[in-house]
Amino acid sequence: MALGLLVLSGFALFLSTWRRIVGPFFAVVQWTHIVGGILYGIAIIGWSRFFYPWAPGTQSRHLGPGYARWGYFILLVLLASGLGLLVGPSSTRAVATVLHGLSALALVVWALWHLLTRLPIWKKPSGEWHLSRRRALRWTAAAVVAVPVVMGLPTLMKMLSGRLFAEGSNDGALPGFVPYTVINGFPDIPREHWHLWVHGVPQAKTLDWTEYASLPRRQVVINFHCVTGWVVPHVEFEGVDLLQFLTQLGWDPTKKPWVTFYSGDGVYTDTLDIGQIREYRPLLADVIDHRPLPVAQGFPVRLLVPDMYGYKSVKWLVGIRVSERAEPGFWEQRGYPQNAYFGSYP
Ligand SMILES: Nc1nc2c(c(=O)[nH]1)N[C@H]1C(S)=C(S)[C@@H](COP(=O)(O)O)O[C@H]1N2
Ligand SMILES: [Mo]
Repeated sequence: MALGLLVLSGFALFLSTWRRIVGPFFAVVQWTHIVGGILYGIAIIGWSRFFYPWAPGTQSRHLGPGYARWGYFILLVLLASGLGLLVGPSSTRAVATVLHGLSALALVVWALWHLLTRLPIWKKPSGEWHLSRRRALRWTAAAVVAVPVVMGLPTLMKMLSGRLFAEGSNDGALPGFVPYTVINGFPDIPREHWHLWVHGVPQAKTLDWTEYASLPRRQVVINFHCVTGWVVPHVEFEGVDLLQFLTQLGWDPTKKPWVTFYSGDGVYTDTLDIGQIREYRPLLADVIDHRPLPVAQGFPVRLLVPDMYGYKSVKWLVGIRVSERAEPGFWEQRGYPQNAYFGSYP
């Protein structure tokens, strides 16, 4: 039961469709998941005999201890990575995010396997395989009911939350994100008025939305980390590959290895060199989780640098300059490292 809740709330935090639906409840779900996970961990470790019948050393009627050890092990990894995600430095969090997701997946697989092979659904306690007609019918009926219920759950939650809460908290950003800005408010640039200038390349030019939209596109799935500590796992961005785009305009990185990005807010900038661009393959992104970027998150186009902290990903992108020397970005002038790959900042 408790474990089911944890897995469900974990899904709600991880899957973009679910995240959007829990929208106004995001913080509640997050804290339920965290507090619940810790309590559950304590329960397992402290009172495993009472709360967790298949912990090592406990002889359950249906479950052998060797097999049980796996479940116990996975749960410990889940707990440890969850704690790492919560309190660790950002380098730990980057690793913990991946571990937490993988071990959650392992737990689901383990639990399903456990249900199928170990519980007295198909097997009698004596160990022999057994499936009476009545049991088979009952389980088929349960499956037939369960599938639409599980699939309909998000819609149901949406109906309920739509009634109780108005949309649009979090300044219109997707749940989990903190939409920073260094000016007063968010620039609201309609696509018809948006232009992207590119300077410093042989074929320097200014694109409008139509030209931009006709460029070849690519998708990336990343965990979005801010140096201040929040993470949104498993975010899908779509847009134009920066390296390919600049190469097409005749960029010669051996002569001009630096690229600086300018925001339409008039203040925010950031910079990358050719080594970073080759390694991280940044995107000029206009779609997040299959929708246009919200205004608060950089509409119509932002930069997205995978595996680097959020401050590298300039929002409301309007200009790109290629140059011989570095032009330190907004946060870099204020002490943050230029090379902001996960783990570079404590
Ligand atoms: N123009 C602009 N871009 C920006 C920022 C900003 O304040 N202004 N903040 C950066 C920081 S610190 C982070 S963590 C991310 C936040 O992205 P989000 O608004 O999608 O949450 O945007 C980055 N890009
Ligand atoms: Mo950030």
